[in-house]
Amino acid sequence: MANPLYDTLFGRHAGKDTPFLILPDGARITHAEFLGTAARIAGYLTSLGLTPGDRLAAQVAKSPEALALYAACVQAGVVFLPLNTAYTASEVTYFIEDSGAALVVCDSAVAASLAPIAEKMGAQLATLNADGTGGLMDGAAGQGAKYPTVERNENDLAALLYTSGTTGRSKGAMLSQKNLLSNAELLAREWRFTDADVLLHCLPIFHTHGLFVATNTVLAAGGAMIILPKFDVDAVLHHLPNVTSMMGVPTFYTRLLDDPRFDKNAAQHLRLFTSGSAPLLAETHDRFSARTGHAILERYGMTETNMNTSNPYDGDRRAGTVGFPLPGVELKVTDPATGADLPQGEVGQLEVRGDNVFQGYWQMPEKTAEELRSNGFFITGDLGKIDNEGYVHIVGRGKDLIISGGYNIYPKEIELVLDDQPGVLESAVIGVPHPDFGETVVGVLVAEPGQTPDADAIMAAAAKALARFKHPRKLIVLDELPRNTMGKVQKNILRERYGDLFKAG
Ligand code: MLC
Ligand code: AMP
Repeated sequence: MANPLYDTLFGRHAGKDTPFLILPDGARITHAEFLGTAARIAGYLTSLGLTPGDRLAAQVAKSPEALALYAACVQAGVVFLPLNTAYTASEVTYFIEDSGAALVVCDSAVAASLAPIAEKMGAQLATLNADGTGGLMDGAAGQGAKYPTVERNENDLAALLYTSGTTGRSKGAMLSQKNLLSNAELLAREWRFTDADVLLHCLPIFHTHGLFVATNTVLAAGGAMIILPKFDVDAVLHHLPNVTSMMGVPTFYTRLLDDPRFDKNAAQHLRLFTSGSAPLLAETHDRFSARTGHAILERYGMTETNMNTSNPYDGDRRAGTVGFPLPGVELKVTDPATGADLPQGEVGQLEVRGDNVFQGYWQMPEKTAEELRSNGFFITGDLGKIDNEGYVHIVGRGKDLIISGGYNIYPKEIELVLDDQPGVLESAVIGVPHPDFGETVVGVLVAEPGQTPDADAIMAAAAKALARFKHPRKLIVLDELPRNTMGKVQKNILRERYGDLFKAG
């Protein structure tokens, strides 16, 4: 195939007049119409001088045009780099600089703040607004509805997704055509997606879950999806009767369960609910089954690997587990200190190998070598075990990571900002349980001797530097941080001490 990822996910549906995207108001965009828009955008990218392998950074709202931009990048061999719309200009600056993006696509509202950065980096800038207006689509309008798909092979880069690191410096996960295509076809098979499916898509499309697990899987099956701008209980309840499946993070499901209108009747039209990106509490799984008769299918994945494991479509979807390694994915539990395989049932670090595992971190060979072994196994940083029936359990994280409403938050990134504030000697950022987001961020500060940190000023500085979802929900000032004999901050003691801060009820 000339371009395996494009040909299989997109080109295969050429001429299809069946819907691919259904908007909240019921408007439909067929596969054929979608491919025409993507081809025009691909033509415009080429007219701007973008060539295969160039990176395109897109900080744009979820829209049919945003999805067509992704398809255009695949068709033109351009590496798609989606960015969280909540990122501040300073966060986006890093991604533009680190990736060497040739083109930045953003909302008109932020164009003024990003233009100087793009110019400094020698990148062009085009606008794309939530309603599909902007310079990108103006430029695409002048292009033909057919575009000569660029030759690509399975090992060519298709996407670059940044995932922060425990050091605070985000790493660009290099995802090849094979990484994405192998997982999309696998999930479509494992989860029984067909061209008769309509997925309710409420996830953002700048992360793996919404862009690859949801969109690529629907495309691999040739189905359709109702795309909501974001998760909203009322909108979900309105559209449930018209869909066959839904994918979400645990917060989606706890919010639905908090609404008495969400009952067996509301869920009766769907054949599948999947959950991932964060732990689904067994209690939530059980409540969901009792309320709707559906057993949520929990799966486990990462930006670096797409999906690694899944509970069975047919079989016992066991609460509190992430199911079995997917076909073609090898998963093992090893000793974090030595890397030696651990006996079945013992808790260790999870390592995975397969076509789904990324190519490494962009321009970070050392970091890549630390996490991607020469034998192809990727050290996930997650702690888990395999039980005597083969189910994988995730029991914790070896990495300093908070997951809030499905978003990854790396404490180091926030600690660097807090430590920089006047009156702050040092800080420790921890995640504590939160009834809605699963976990939320708490900042623990130690004041400079004789000084009192100004909490408002600190929060204002955090707001300037960091996306809203990363902001500490509470700041606590201590005389000193608990440390072990090695001098390492004992965050477990802090998590213990402040674990009840947001307890429900
Ligand atoms: C929004 N806010 C959050 C937040 N989302 N704060 C912390 N954590 C979050 N996840 C902010 C809002 O900006 C708002 O700030 C305030 O919190 C209250 O917002 P809300 O209205 O309650 O949030 P909402 O907009 O409804 O969003 C919550 C959510 C959203 C759960 C719907 O976070 C979401 O769609 N999460 C999905 C993330 C995702 O796609 N993860 C996949 C990663 S890929 P203010 O100032 O306005 O009050 C991956 C691999 C894999 O992990 O396995 O899939
Ligand atoms: P990301 O880097 O955004 O792709 O997040 C990946 C991380 O999310 C994984 O390393 C896990 O820590 C976590 N994760 C994803 N799915 C699950 C799940 N089903 N249960 C627990 N944690 C999960």
